[in-house]
Amino acid sequence: MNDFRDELVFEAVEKELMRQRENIELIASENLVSKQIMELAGSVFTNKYAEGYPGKRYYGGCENMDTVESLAKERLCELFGSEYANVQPHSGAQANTAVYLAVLKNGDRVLGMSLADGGHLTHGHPLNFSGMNYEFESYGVDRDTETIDYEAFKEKVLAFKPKLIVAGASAYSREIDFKKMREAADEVGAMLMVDIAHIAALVATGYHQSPVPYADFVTSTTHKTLRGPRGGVIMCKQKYAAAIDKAVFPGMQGGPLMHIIAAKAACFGEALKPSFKEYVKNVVLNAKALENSLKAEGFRLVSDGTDNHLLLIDVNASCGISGKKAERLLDEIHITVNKNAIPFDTEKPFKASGIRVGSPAMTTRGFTEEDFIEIGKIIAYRLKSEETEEVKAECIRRVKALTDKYPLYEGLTYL
Ligand code: DSN
Repeated sequence: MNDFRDELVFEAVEKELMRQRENIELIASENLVSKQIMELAGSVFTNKYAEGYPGKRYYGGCENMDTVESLAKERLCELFGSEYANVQPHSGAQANTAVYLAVLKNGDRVLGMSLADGGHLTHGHPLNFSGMNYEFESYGVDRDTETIDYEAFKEKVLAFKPKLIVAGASAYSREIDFKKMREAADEVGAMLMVDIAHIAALVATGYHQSPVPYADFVTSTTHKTLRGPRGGVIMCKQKYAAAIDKAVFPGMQGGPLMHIIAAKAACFGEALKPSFKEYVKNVVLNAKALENSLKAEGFRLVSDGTDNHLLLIDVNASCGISGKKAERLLDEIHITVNKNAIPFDTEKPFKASGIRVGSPAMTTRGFTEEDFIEIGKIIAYRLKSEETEEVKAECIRRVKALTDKYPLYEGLTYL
C-alpha cells in the first residue's frame, strides 16, 4: 500500500488548523465538530460502496453500513419527531433537489423565498437548477420591518397557486411561522417543504418553532448549528418515504458517503444529549449579546436584531463601507465573516451592503456572552476607525486575548 505522505496537502491542512485556532469564526453556517465526528468522517467507511438502503444494497459486505445508516435514520427521527428520514443526501442542495425530483415535474409552480431577502440559491434562483427547471415565484420581506409579512405571503400563494411552497432561509434572523405558511398552503392545496439548514439545532431543542408537524418535507444540512459532518438530510411524512428514497437513489445520487453517514449518526447522538440543549441555549444568548453590543456601538441591524443564531449588519448604513470591505477589514484582524446582501440592497451581491455574523462556532469553542460583547466592540472599533496599523494591531491583540482563553483541538497536528 502507498505509504507516501503528501506533505504539500498536509501543510495546507496544518495551516488551516492554525487559522481556525487563531480566528474568531463568525460565519453563521459554520461550526467546529467534535473529535469523534472528525475521526468518523476520516474512517475506513470511506472505502465502501453501499448503493441502496439498509437491507437492500447492490453490493456485498454492507452489514456495518446498514448498522450506522439505520442508527442515523432512527436518531434523526427521534431528534425531530419525524415519521421518516433519508440521511444519504451529500449536501443541503442535494436534499432540496431530491424533494423537487420526488414531487415536481419540470415547469411546475413553486413559491420560495428570494435569495436577496435571505432565501437560498436552491429556492428558485434563476441561475440555479431550481429556477431553471421549475416555474418559481418568490416572496420576501416587508420593506419597513425587514421581516416576512404573512398577509402578503398568503396573497402571493392565493394568486400564484403553487404546487409546492419552499420555506426556510440562509440569512434571516427572525423566527419563521411555519404554521401560518401551512395554513396558506392549505388554501390552495400546496405541499410545504421547509429547509431548516440554518436553524436545525434550534428546532431540535425547542428554541425555534418546529416545522415537522406542518411540513410535508423538512430538509437540512448537518454541519451548521447541528454541528455534524458536511452533508444533507430529508425528513418527511411516511406517505412520501418511498418517493424520497427513489429520488435520492437512484434518482439523483449513486453511492452514499458512508463515512459521512457514520459521522451523521454520531452527530445526531450528540444532539440528543441534554448538553446539546445547553449549547443551543448559549448560541441564542450569545447572538443576543452580540446584537446588544453592536446596537450600543450604533450599528443598524437588519430587522433590528435576532431571534436565532445570526445577525445581518448593515455596514453601509452604519459605517459607510461595503460588505466586501468590512469582510476584508475583519479578516485582517482574524475575525471571519461573510459579506451579505441586505433586503432591498442597492449594491451588487459581490460587494453587498451587509455582513452576516453568527454565534454557533464560537459558542462551541466556549465563548460566553461577555466574550460576544467584546467581539461587538472589536468589530465596531475596526470598522469605525481609520485604517491604520495601530488600530489593526490593537484589534489583533484583543482577538488573541479571546482565542487564547479557549484552546481548539488541543494536541492535534497534521505534520
Ligand atoms: N452556504 C450556506 C450558507 O452560508 O448559509 C448556504 O448554503
